[in-house]
Amino acid sequence: MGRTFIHASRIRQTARKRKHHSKFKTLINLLENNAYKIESSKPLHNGKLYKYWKNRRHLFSKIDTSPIYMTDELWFSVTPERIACFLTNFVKACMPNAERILDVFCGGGGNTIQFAMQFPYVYGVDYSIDHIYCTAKNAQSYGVDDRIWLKRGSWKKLVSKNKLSKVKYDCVFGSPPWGGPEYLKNDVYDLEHNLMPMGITKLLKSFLKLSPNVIMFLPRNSDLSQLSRATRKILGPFAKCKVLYVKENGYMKGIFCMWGECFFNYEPVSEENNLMEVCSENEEHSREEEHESTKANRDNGIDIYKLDG
Ligand code: MGP
Repeated sequence: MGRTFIHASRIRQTARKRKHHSKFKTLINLLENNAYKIESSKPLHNGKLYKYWKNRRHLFSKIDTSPIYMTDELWFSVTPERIACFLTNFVKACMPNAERILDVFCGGGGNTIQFAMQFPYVYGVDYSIDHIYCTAKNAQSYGVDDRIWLKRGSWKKLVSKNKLSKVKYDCVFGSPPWGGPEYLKNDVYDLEHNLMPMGITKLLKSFLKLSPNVIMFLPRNSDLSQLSRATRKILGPFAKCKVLYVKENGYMKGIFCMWGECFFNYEPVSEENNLMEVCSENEEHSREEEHESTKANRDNGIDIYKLDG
């Protein structure tokens, strides 16, 4: 992998070798101080993060038994383990021969680690060296660091400078920053203006440069018409995006948006994998109405499903 990616099992050695570079100096400090290690039994001081701390065992099931590392930002942005595990199983079922997965905003490694449970080469990118460090440490705790390669960098720059195009990825996944817990302040989340580091159209375009199979984890209140417009603008008037609404313990957590033939050819409707065709939670909302709204979205190139975990 040359100098492009750091192997997760060798971050200490790599940091020492390249210690003259400022980002590696920071990495050495983080490693030496065992920074961001969570004491699972100690509630966080930051009251805003308390609800995420209460939910900590859903984020990383090993949090009581193995060292887990998280920054403040990771508390609210890491994908809960069962959701990440579901996604990995889904991708594996759709692409049984896939080998290389890129996780564009790898954060604390919630998705990267689950991908590495099933795929031999998983690449994680993040703008923050602290997050890269957390992903590597958490991957070590899950015993999958030997399958993970990491890179720190701004997504905009990495894409514009073609820094990632040497590897042929079977699938590109990303759970981009949504702007923090305030993402719900408006009824509808504006995917062109609120998503970081760029709006949905540019982000999708940048992912598709690297693979025809793309998945994003986006807010549950995302504006589906923007999703539809972005899909058609980039992929043509008949292109489709598949949307899975994801629930955990009865609470809606977000949506998985998928582009690529392989995700459409796979139609899991059995209870076994917890994926069901969309149906309303509100019984007063008639099935017919719902059928109409689903149909309208299908006509816009959006296929909707509900995952109730
Ligand atoms: P949430 O909606 O903030 O919490 O995050 P919750 O527990 O559903 O709160 P409630 O107030 O709705 O009851 C739910 C999940 O969304 C998190 O676990 C993350 O997986 C994801 N998530 C939330 N935020 C704010 C972000 C974000 O900024 N970026 C990314 N990538 N994911 C996020």
